[in-house]
Amino acid sequence: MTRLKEKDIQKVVTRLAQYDAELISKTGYSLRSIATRAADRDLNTTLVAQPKIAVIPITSGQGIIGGFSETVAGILEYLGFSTFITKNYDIAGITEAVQGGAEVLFAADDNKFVAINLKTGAIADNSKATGKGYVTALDRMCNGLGEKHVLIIGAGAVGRGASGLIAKLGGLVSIYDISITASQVLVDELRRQGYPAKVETDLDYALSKHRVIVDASPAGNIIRPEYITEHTIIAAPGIPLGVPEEHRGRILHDPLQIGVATMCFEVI
Ligand code: 2YJ
Repeated sequence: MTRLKEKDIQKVVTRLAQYDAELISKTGYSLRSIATRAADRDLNTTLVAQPKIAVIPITSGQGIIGGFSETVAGILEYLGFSTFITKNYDIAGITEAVQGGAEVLFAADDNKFVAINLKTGAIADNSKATGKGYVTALDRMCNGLGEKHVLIIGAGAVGRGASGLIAKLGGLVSIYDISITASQVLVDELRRQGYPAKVETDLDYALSKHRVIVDASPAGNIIRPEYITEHTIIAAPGIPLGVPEEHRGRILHDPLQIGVATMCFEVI
């Protein structure tokens, strides 16, 4: 799983309005609207929900990422939620959050990033939420994923979250992963649910055949520029992309915004 770096997120908060405007121009929908749809929630319900949210910095593993908690809190504030970052870390932070009246907690270590609603017990996982949020946006960028051939690169948690929703929206899913077994497991799971799905074993061949791509792999720059044409639409959660400026309008790529927003609406 990719660990975010301070430089990946340092400008996120100050540029949220600009980010949202770009998202609207790409998809026709705002961050709030995409995240509410991805979380299968009613927009009006999310407009009146006012839970107090706490973000807890976590020191385990590789420790605190400079600006991480601030960025998560900034995105939640932008969406209209009253949010505070605990001064204490880890368990002391959880204690402080609960004593401070938080109803929803956000916290991440190196392997897992979750939102937990203390009242309802609802839990959102960042990888799954990110997969769903990106697919919801991708669906709008393609004028509907129905009958579209979609290549998912990476059969990890984000790829899994993405594949289920693409299939549900009528997209025809192909999976490429460096582990053919991982691709096969996911394809079998989709087929068991009655969806058509297939394994791709040659990434170059798969890229040459697909115009709609979800890059859910932890490796950067996996899609070589020669495969990006004026017809290609790419959703690339959190992955560094060396994509020429002229193609950016059809590429969706952010380090945290869609995932955090979707997690929030999943638990409220
Ligand atoms: O609290 C902190 O500052 C750190 N413990 C944050 C760690 C953030 N975690 C990651 O970047 C992991 N790769 C997990 C992210 C899940 C992405 N789906």
